Amino acid sequence: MEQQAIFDEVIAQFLFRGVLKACVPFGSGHINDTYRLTFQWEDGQQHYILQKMNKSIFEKPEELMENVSGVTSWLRRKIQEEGGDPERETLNLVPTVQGKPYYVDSAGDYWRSYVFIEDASCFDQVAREEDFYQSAVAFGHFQRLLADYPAETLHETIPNFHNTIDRFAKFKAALASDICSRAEEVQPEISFVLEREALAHTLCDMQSSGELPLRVTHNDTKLNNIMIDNATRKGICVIDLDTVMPGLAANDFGDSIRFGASTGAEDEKDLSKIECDLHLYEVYTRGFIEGCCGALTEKEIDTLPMGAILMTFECGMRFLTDYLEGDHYFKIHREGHNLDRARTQFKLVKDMEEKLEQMKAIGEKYKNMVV
Ligand code: ADP
Ligand code: GN1
Ligand code: MG
Repeated sequence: MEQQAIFDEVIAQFLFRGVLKACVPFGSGHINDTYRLTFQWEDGQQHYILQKMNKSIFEKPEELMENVSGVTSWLRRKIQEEGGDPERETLNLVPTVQGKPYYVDSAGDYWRSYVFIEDASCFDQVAREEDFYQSAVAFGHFQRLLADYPAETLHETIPNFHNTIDRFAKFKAALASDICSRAEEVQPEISFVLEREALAHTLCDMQSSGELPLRVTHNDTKLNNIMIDNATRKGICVIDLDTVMPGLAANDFGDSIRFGASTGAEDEKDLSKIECDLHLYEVYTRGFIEGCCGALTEKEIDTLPMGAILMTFECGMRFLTDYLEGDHYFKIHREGHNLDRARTQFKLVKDMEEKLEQMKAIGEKYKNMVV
C-alpha cells in the first residue's frame, strides 16, 4: 500500500480533534518513525505526535504498550498528587476509536499517538549548562516517582537491554560472522572492544551479587528524551518510555553523561572535538543526586562514574556491532554513520578512563548532599 494511503488509514483510527492540516517527520530518534501532525478547527489548532513503532526491535509491541499505558497512568496520578500538571509533565496517549492505546494497520505495523507537548524543546546537544542540570533533576525525579511502581508487572521490552556481558557476546558473534566483510577496515575499534572484556562485567556482576538494587529505570536517558520547558527551562517531561524496565540507577546516570557531557555530537567525525567535559559531569551529578532525593544508596553513588564509562562503552559496542551487521538496528543517515558513532563513544571511554579519579571525587563531593 502506498505511504499516503497508510497515513490516511492510520490517522482515521485515532481520536484526534479537528481537520488534518499537516504531517511532517519529526525529531532525531534512532528507533521509531516519528511524525508531527497538525489538526485545526474553527478557532484553534492542536499538534500530535504519531509514531510507527519499530517492530523489528520491539518484538512484542502489545506488551510494550501495556508498559507505556501502565507507567503513564501511574505518573499521571503521582504528578497530580504532587500538584503538578499531568497534561504536560507526562506523555498522554491518544486513544483509538476502538478505545485502545495503539492501532495495527493493514500491513501489520503498530502505531501510537501522544499529545504534543507545546512550548518545550528537545536538544541533541547541551547548549546551556542549566538545561543539562534540569534534565538530571528530571531524570532523577522520574526514577523517584517510579520507586514503588510494581516492577513485576513490567514486560522486558528488549531482553538483556543493558546486560553489557550479553552485548559483548553479541559483538563477538557479529565479528565472527562478519557478514558484510567490514571487520578488516575497523581493526583498531575491534581491538578497543576486545581489550575491555573485563569492563563489560563490572556492574552486571555487582547486580547479580545483590550489591546494587534493581530499580524501575528509564534506560534511555539521553538529552533528546526529555522536554525542556521553553519558558521555565525546567525538565518538564521525560519521554521515550519504550525501555522503562527494572535496571540500575548508574545506567540511567551513565547514559545521560555519555550523550550530554560529551563536548561533541554523538556522530562527530572530528574526534579531536570529543571529550568528557568534567564540569558538565559535575553539573549532572549534582542534579541527578538531587532529583533522586536521597533514594540512592552510597554504593550506587560510588558506581555512577563506572555507569558513565560502561554505558558509553556499551553504546559504542552496539554501534560497532550494527555497523558489522549492515546497519539494521539504528537509523543511519550516511555511509559509515554507525562507525562514526562508535568512534566517538570509544574516544569518550578512553577519556573517561583517564578521568576516573576526578569523576569519583565529584561523586564524593555530592554524596552527603541533603535535599
Ligand atoms: P525514538 O525512540 O525514535 O527516539 P522518541 O519517542 O524519542 O522516539 O521520539 C522522537 C522525538 O520526537 C523526540 O526526541 C522528541 O523530539 C519528539 N517527541 C516525542 N514525543 C513527543 C511529545 N509528546 N511532544 C513533543 N515532542 C515529542
Ligand atoms: C536509541 O530511541 P533513541 O534514539 O532515543 C537507543 C538507545 C541508544 C541511543 C543512542 C531502544 O535511543 O539505547 O543509547 O539510540 N534506543 C533503543 O543514541 O535501542
Ligand atoms: Mg528517543
